[in-house]
Amino acid sequence: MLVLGDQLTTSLSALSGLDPTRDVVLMVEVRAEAIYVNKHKQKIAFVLASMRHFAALLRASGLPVDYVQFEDPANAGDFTGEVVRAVVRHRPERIVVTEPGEWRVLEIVRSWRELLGVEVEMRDDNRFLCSRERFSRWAGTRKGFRMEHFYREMRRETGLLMEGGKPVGGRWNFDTENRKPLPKGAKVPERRRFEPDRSSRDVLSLVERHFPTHFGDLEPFGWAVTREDALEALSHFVADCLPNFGDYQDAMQTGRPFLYHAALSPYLNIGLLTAGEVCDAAIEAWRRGKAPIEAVEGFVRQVIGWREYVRGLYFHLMPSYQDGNYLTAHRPLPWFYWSGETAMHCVAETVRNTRQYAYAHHIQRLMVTGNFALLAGISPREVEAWYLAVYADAFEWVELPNVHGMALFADGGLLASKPYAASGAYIDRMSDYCSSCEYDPKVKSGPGACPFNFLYWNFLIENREALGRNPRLAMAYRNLERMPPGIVEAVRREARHFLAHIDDTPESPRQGELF
Ligand code: FAD
Ligand code: DLZ
Ligand code: SF4
Repeated sequence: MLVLGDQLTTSLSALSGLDPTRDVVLMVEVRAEAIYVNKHKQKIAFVLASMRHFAALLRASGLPVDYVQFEDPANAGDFTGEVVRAVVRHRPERIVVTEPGEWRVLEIVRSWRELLGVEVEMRDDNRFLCSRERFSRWAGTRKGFRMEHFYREMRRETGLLMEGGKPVGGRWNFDTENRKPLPKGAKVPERRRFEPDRSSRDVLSLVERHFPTHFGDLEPFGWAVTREDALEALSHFVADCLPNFGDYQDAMQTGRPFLYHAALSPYLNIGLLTAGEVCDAAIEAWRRGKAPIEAVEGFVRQVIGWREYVRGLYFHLMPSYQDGNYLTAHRPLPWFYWSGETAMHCVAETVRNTRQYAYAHHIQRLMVTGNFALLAGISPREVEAWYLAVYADAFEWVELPNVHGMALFADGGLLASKPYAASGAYIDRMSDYCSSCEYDPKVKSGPGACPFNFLYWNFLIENREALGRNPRLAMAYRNLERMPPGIVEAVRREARHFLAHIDDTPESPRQGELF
């Protein structure tokens, strides 16, 4: 039985029916999984430390685990090389594995039967509430894949927040109540962080030795790497953050990347927590009167709605999904996505949070770095590689639809009915960023103009053919028509100039000279 680094769940399908007198669990630490994109140091440490603790848990429950360490001199460095070595060691009749979450790895596993002459049994990933087959049945007959329709089916099927076949509170969705900026002086809770133990310290120094040039700060490292600690992180979220989660879900604040968000996605995505149990914990808080329905419904929607939906969509549409480039965006990723050195305070702050924690919350990812990449016409492939590299929760099944579909509209609207394009006014309304920025969100063009403003109008102009007939953009295009020609010309000129000099910073080395 092969267990991958994001499959650390004792009830995993690959582990079911395991006979400890005959079977062996194989886990392998391999370099290839850290370097196929420039993975954040904390992400590498998070996965390896969690793998080591999970192996110890399996061993303690009496299961035989063959664990290949990163620094084993014979380590082949990738999944196939390690499976070849394990086949020589164990001479198995078959290899059992739960389907990998990335298409890239799925293809690797598919190649093993022919390569090794050993039967490979790939089992469904039972940690998702909606199987791939169930999603395809839902998606099969549709032209557009709207999350809200999918979400209602999931609510009905799971019975979560349902009473007598109807949604509790009389509504499916309380999103309209969930878009408030953070009030001045709001007390944001300190986040619970977890001190690395001896085993995790070994991993931290391993990462420092082998990946010194990778993106991101390695320390302070505060992620939970055991199920026990992940459960504690869940309790902390439910008690201290969930009551305000709904209200301030879209808010952004300098120095406060987590606000009231769960910060549970890394644990969910590697299997330390399950979708069912985090929803149950939130719903229990609502039943006990500790959290309002607006917050709890909002949270459950993210988990059984968005999370299951993007995973279903990924497997339904891959491998061709990643090839789309609906808005023909080809600009290289600016260097400041890595360095954070830009005068745009919102971008600098989001990159700083990302570098420090391997985390930024949804609106930072969507409306700051995602929105900028959309407006500036950055190549989807380059943006996707960045997102896949820099976040602790990034695995392609969840990263790709969110970046390619939601943030960049590169799929032409399969996932979102319109691009999430916004000018500086949105960022100003939802954050305190603009007050410490050298640009002014109220100025469209000329001295001090916020780049999000002229890039926004330039984006609409440049993509008129692709987007001009989108009914959800009708108002934006009407506003554009009303704009005096002089301003339109100034906006275009400014955008052209800005984009031509986007990487003109003293510190803009290119790839190869990383960090
Ligand atoms: P919360 O805001 O507290 O939400 C609770 C949970 O809901 C999350 O833990 C997550 O499991 C789930 N969730 C919420 N929104 C989404 C969503 N859009 N898609 C899937 N699950 C969701 N999420 C990842 O897990 N990995 C990624 O690589 C990733 N890349 C993203 C890239 C972009 C451009 C965007 C816009 C979103 C991305 N997301 C990704 C979705 C979302 O931003 C993160 O799940 C969320 O920020 C994780 O932080 P949290 O646990 O505090 O989430
Ligand atoms: C992310 C990651 C890293 C950095 N290292 C390993 C590893 O050494 N061994 C392993 O089994 N998995 C690792 N992973 C997680 C894999 O990238 C993940 O399992 C695949 O992308 C499939 O989703
Ligand atoms: Fe970002 Fe513009 Fe606000 Fe500066 S003024 S923080 S660039 S939105």
